[in-house]
Amino acid sequence: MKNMRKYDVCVVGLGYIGLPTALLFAKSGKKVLGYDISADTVQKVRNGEQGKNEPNLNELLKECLKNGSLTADTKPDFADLYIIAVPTPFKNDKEPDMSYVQSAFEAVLPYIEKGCSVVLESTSPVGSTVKYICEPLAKKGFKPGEDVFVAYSPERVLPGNILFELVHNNRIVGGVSEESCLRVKEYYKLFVKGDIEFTDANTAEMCKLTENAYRDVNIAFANEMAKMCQAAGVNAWEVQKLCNKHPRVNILMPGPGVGGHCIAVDPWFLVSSFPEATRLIATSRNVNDSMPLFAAEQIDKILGDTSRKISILGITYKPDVDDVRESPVLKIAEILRQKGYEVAIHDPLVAPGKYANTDLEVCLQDSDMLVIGVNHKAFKNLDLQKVFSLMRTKVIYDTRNFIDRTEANKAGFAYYLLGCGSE
Ligand code: SAJ
Repeated sequence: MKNMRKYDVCVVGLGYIGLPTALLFAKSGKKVLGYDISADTVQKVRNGEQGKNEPNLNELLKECLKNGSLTADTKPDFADLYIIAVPTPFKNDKEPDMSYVQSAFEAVLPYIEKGCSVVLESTSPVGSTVKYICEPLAKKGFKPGEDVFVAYSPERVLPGNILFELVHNNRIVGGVSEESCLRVKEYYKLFVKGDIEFTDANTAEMCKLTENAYRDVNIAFANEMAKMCQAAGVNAWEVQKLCNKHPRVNILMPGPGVGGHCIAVDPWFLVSSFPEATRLIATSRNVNDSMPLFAAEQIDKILGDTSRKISILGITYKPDVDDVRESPVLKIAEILRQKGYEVAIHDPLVAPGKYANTDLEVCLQDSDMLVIGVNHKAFKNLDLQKVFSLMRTKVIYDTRNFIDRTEANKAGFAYYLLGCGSE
């Protein structure tokens, strides 16, 4: 018998994962409710304005609003499947803040009936699905895994390529019962083209945290190598390139540090849960967190005069996204300002006004150093001659190995590279 619930899917949290997930369910023919406590977010979704810098997201949003497959609201409603995709930041003491998950589930609990499924997608410490989903369900008299189906299924998508990766990446479904895995897979199968692997909820939670910690540790290795190379007077980028010719070596890219709300945050969940067993993970976090100061000190050493003006191009946490959360480049700007430097910022992907973001010419005018903070594609056609004509002192400091040294020298610049011992 077909049930009479109002929606097929209710996605809780219309952020960078929730919205695209809701849209893919809507596109696959489901009737979807996107529920968010923020009236502003809901209004932006209704206006078709959310997610402008994520490829194809806005087009799909407009299509789903037009055909009525997606509704956005600040109230939940009855649905067959609930997907929880709310933030799990950390608190000041680096302990995970699960209050959004807790309150999101409390809000939908009154709508849950026998036969419904609930999936937690937010990155969470091991044991969270049981603690924050199954226990409240059991308190209400349900049998999680038997009459309400529950799973943890982490998102694994790369900001900047979310819609593609949501469809093509492999997915883990960590059910609290076999039936939970099977039910939840039926939904994801509607749009996921990658493999869907079954496991239990705790294992799935551990996988998500381990994946991001793995990347953080590997980036820390690259950053440590950059520090050594700089001290040794050799070029870390050359070392990285040549080492990676070895069939079993694959060193990641050094840089100004690790930002974003995932890799810069998630490893602390493991450190907080397993303090004795996470020395490498904790050290790696600290190595990556030390990079903004490392870069800022090098900049200060090169300029040696805090009355100078510094122009930073790119302020987001990585190229071609509009997200500045935990951005290491913002930290560099902050350290330099604290030292007394005038710091101007230009980032075409970030709203003007925020973080004193100016247009390119204003940013470069009478500047004493151009810092490449983020290697956005938009900077590919940077006209070095024009940059030269605007600046007062012709110095480049590149944190991403973005500008070709020979080109920079040809244009008359002194060129410095993070992780490279000499000019
Ligand atoms: N970075 C480097 N060197 C590198 C690669 C990255 O310094 O070689 C820096 C970037 O500049 C950025 C940070 O690391 O500041 C993180 O960027 P990222 O592209 O590595 O990852 P995120 O945070 O955008 O997305 C990660 C992904 N996790 C993994 O690759 C294991 C993504 O698949 C996850 O879904 C996402 O976290 C998440 O939501 O958890």
